[in-house]
Amino acid sequence: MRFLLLPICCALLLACATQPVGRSASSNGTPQRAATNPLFTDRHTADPAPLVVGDTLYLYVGHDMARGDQMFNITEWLVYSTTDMATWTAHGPVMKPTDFKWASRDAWASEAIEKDGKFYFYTTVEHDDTHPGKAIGVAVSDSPLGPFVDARGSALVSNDMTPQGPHTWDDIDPTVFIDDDGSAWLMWGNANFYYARLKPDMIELDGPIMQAELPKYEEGPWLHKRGELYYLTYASRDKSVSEDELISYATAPSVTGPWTYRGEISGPAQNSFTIHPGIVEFKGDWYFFYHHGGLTVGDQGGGLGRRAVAVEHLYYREDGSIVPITHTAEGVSRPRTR
Ligand code: FUB
Repeated sequence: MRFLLLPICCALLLACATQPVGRSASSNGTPQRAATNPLFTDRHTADPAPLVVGDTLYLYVGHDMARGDQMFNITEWLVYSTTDMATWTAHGPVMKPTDFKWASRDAWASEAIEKDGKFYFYTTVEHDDTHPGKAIGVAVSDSPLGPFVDARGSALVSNDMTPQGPHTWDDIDPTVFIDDDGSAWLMWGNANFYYARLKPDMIELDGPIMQAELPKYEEGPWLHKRGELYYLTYASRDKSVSEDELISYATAPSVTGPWTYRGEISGPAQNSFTIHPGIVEFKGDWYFFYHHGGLTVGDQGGGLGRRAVAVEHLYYREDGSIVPITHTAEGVSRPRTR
């Protein structure tokens, strides 16, 4: 009997590790076409970072675990996948901060990219006392599903590399981009917006850390290209008006600028002063991912440290500008209007 039970238990465990999730799927375990917001309702998730590989969209998120008035307690990064923007599969954790031996905590915002069949995961963590402050690590995997392992054994960017920063958490929120000429770029920053070229190995900076000025820049940069235009989307804030972040963007004719401010594309998140953009083209359509603080899971209400990722259609006008986005409960289950 024991020999019969063992394979059955193993099969059940495997099925649980990769079960489809989503509003309707979580209630009966059957994947259904239901892409309403927020996307995942069985746990709190933040800082969505989409990556398209072939016919699949992978979404990396931080797992928000704050309790009570804790600001953030983000213990691991999770990945989800979809092939149709309607049915999502949870694949569980891809990494945790302490998988970087030099880091102590805080699975803050991340982004992954593919190069030459390998997947590089750039992410924010708290460095240990040898380089106090937030830092950016890079990890690598043969699969977008991970697991990811530290690619360097040290931080790619640590707080002491940006002494001009106004505080110890200015080195957060990496966005990574490979240009048409093959050059790779890392951009990041809180309060200050930093960027640097990456070496072809993707795990070393190639030259100095540079800085650009962007109106009301706060954090969460996301770089993408459409046609000939480079888009830099970011969380912006004008504290004389509100503590809440909005999403603004700038465009440029090259990856290094000069950046022209193009305005705001999203208002603040419900019940969370942070909002964080992730933009991607998937199967010919464009999507805007973000998070808000409106989801209750069990006895844990939503809020600053208990966020929930969501997605909306994104549309461009003929002049390349982005049509301002409204946050909806229907999300991309609404038909596209353009
Ligand atoms: O999730 C922790 C931090 O909150 C991120 O790094 C910021 O972008 C903000 O979303």
